[in-house]
Amino acid sequence: MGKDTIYRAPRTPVPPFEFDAEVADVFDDMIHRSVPMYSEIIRRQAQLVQRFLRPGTRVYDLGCSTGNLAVALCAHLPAGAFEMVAVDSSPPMLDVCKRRIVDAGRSTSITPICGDIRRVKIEQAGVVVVNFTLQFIPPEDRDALTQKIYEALVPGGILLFSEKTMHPNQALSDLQVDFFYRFKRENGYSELEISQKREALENVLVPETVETHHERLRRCGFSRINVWLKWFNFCSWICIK
Ligand code: GEK
Repeated sequence: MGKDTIYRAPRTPVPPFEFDAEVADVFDDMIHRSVPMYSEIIRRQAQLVQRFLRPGTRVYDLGCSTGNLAVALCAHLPAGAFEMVAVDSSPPMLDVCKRRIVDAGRSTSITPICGDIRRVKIEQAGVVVVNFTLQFIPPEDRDALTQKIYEALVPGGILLFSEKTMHPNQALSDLQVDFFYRFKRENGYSELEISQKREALENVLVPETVETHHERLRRCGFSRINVWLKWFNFCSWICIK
């Protein structure tokens, strides 16, 4: 896996961010250097799957990217212990995921699907994982997707969910963004890389407040909702049906 240097040289204009082949090639480096506590999130989610998954139900990873959760699950659970569906709309991202599933020898238990998570069928779900993907769905479609997930979960099933969020208070929002850029600088990104990436993500990644997420989760039927990890503007939830 290559190093992310996509925004190292100046680009004018900066094109809107896309999950294309260039991104797929460096995605793992990019996400580890851009999402605080990413490894911790994936490791603990794999352990939560291990704890909550019931026989006869499936794990869905919606917006699976290169399959880091699938790989972590393979490390935590023996072959045949789980059935998983991994969905992503980007063919180059899913190609990396497919290769990793084959390398792990788990192609019989993990089904990769190239498609839009708004349209894919979800059935008999014990666990649904949506990490940093709802933020790329148009806001007007987020309720319907969350409702579909709620309906597809069996009673006692869980939604594991992570997002980059925003704070409604300007001073706290500035503080969160400031520490996020500090984190990126500590991981070797230059000011130019940080500002070009921010421009590329404008209107592509649309964050919401933690309260907006809670209201949607409740509206769609979840009543047992917990933030299990929070780092400035990054947030991970567990919701039990
Ligand atoms: C991880 N969960 O490593 N349908 C399907 N996939 C989509 C859609 C859509 N409508 N929109 C975007 N994607 C992963 C990280 S990355 C987050 C998820 C990030 C896909 C897109 O192709 C990309 O692979 C993923 O959602 C978002 O834990 O890079 O910030």
